[in-house]
Amino acid sequence: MALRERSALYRRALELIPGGVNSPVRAMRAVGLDEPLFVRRGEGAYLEDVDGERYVDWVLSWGPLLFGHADPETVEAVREAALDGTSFGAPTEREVELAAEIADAVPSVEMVRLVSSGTEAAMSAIRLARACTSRDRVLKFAGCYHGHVDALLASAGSGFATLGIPTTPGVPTAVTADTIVCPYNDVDAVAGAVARYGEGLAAIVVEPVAGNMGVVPPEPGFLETLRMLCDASGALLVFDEVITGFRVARGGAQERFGVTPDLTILGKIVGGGLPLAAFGGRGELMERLAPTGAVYQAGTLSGNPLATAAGLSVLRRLRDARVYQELERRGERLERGLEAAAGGEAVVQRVAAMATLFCRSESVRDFDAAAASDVDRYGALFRHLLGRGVYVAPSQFEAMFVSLAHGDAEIDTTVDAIGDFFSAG
Ligand code: KE4
Repeated sequence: MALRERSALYRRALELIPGGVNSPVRAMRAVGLDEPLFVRRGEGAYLEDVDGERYVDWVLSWGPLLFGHADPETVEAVREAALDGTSFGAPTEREVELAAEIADAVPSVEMVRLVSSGTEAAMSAIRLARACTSRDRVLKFAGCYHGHVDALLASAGSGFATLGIPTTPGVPTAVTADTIVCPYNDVDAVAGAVARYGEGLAAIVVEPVAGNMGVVPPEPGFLETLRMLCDASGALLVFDEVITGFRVARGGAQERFGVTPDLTILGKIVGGGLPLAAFGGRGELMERLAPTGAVYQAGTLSGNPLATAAGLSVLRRLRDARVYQELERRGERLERGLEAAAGGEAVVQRVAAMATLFCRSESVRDFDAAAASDVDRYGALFRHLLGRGVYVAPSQFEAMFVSLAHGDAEIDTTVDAIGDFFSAG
């Protein structure tokens, strides 16, 4: 059998790039592939790999592409911008325009700083929160991911609301010693942690809809309780809306659920698929950043002209409310179809245009419940779907990202393929 292009590329990649990939989840090991897909191109809701196989793509680069791959308006905006130069390291009009779009859309944002990745935005937001409160401790939730920020690569120690221990070598224990980890949706654990550590608490950081343990919605009162506990303790509430921003509503989860954080982290959609992320909040907080304030934060490619062009091309179209009506309609169709296809063999959890099918029978409210899913069965489902021309996240602990490029045909093809998997037993 001819050595597939994918295999040849992977062999070369393994010699040059750790694991052959530039981000671990792309290795697709969690779903039992011995070599990952190598993508040649994308178009709308479809991905084509180097072997000419075509898939309905529910990963969509992990969320940025609300209008699908190679969206003509985004491509044209980037092409035009590139003709005038790709990077200046000096202020440009598009950065001001994009900041205005973000401030107009996101309730908590009066001022915003653009950066190049969600990790960078999260790292900077934590530094700012610590500076603004003159406190060091940060509280996060098990199963929430905020990029590979040292202080946030912490898992819970034994018991609830414990001081974090590093989840990876290379992070000094001293760095996570100030990180408290609580179970998601557990208001008692958070209240207990704030009672115990509140004096020194700089921030509570949360994915307002969890997307990194699979999709786990906030239970009624959870976000409101975090807001109240921050107000009571003087800590800042930080929403990591890298996934939910511009996805679950134009104003993100803070608009959808009516809880306004002090700082917001954005990424993915805000950059239209190019390397751009952001963090923002009230002016009094953001002006503590250099050069107006003493909190240092910087970036060579921050506000890059191509990325701001892509971001503006997307965000300007999100002012049309029909976008979110359509995303909701398609998300609902997908959810109904998945539930029917799974026939009680799996749990489907969705918020707007993000959904996860958990291979387990009970609903998921926190990471322990997510982790109890049958990941081997999910791997079998992934491989079955790949064979049927459907590419879902190569991990149980991620989301299906609905876009305006996913039409009823793509949804129904996916539902049929999933139905065949579960009916085969
Ligand atoms: P980046 O540094 O990868 O741009 O963003 C980190 C980040 C921060 N916050 C949230 C809520 C995120 O979901 C992410 C990154 N998301 C993962 C997938 N869920 C990116 C995929 C990958 O790591 O390759």
